[in-house]
Amino acid sequence: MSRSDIKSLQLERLKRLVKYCYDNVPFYHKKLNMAGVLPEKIKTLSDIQYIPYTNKTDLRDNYPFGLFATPMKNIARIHASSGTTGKPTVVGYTKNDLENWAEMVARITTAAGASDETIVQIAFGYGMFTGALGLHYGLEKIGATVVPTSSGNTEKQLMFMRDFKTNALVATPSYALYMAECAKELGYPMSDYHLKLGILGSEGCTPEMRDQIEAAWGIFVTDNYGLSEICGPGMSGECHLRQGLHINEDHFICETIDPNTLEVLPSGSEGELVVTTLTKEAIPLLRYRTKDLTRITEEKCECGRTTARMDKIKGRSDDMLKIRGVNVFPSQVESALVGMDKIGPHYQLIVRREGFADTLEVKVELIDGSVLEKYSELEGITRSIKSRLRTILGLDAKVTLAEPKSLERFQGKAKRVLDLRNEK
Ligand code: DLL
Repeated sequence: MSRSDIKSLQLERLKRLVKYCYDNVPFYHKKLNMAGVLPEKIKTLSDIQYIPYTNKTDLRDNYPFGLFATPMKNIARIHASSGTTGKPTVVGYTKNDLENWAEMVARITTAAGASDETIVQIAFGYGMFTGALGLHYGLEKIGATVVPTSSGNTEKQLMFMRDFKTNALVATPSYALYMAECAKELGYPMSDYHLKLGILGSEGCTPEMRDQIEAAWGIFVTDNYGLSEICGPGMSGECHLRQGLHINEDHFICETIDPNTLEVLPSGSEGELVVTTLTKEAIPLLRYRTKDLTRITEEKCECGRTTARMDKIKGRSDDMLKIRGVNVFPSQVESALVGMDKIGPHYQLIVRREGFADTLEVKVELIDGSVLEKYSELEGITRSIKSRLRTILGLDAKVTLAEPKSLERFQGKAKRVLDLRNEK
């Protein structure tokens, strides 16, 4: 579609959506009334700016089904967020929503290089998490052979991978990395594995980390983004050119805003991603604040697709660490560390408050444990990591070199930051 055709489709769907929310979700009826935005007020796409934002707390406050726009008899599936604190956010799908979702995932996985020749192992946890079932149905739709192993039980996963000649893997980047490590330990030659494609996502992965995963498996990796509130995976993903994640714009309007002033930013500026679902029937959301930081461009991709693309997520506005006044995103540390000589791609950040000052400790694993006995080499590695961190972050960090395989490994989303500042 041309950009103008996409925009007119979005406008037509936005008008319908606002009326649908106003008529069917008491929460939105009240909210739109209070903001003085009756459905008739939406005449152009930029009129979206009059609609108030929706936050995660709105979903929590209306737990479990308060934001659903349709009676339970029309709800075909329920998922919930993977959040560890507070009530989970619960989302529902009508049959149509499930059909659209599978279509969106089918598009994105096709753009990544999957096809009916693909034998794909899904190593996301099956269950309330949207990742596994979302990719499952999208990949089935394109005729791929789906192997629903779920996450965990890594040795068995690897056996299936060898025996089934699995050629694509769906997982979080951290689990893909851990699986490669286990594969090496098991001792089968890597030529026993036939993986070619990694459809990874659900957490951040810098290009540096991606290089490590690609090298460990000998595969090509694409990044995939989404969040349960919006549908799960399938919202956006990279094509084979990896110049940003293509957004399924016939189903979503994406904006970026300044998270402090809440002002809408011009296309191409980095800010918090705000998403409006255009076609969801079960739980439509108006201007949902994702807290994820990115940039959107409307330039046509060289692959020929005309959809807008978003940058890889830089971090979450609530993930940003403020250390002695300096803003630090874990992704910056990952970019700085991963790929450096003699250290592995596993790391942990520990933030403490000592007296009145915050300190950052960066723990990294050595590739070769015997270095721990060579004082001068150890000193040299520590010094070069410190100086790299200082250049990139503008901050002095304590660097601790750890034994190989001593840091925690993850089967789902990695948790690499330990913020101890509020602990007694
Ligand atoms: O993680 C949905 C998903 C599953 C996406 C599988 C892609 C693949 P939630 O568990 O609700 O949903 O977590 C959503 O995870 O707001 C981001 O902060 C983060 N996230 C998801 N994908 C990426 C990504 C799924 N590609 C939250 N890069 C989001 C960076 C990501 N962060």
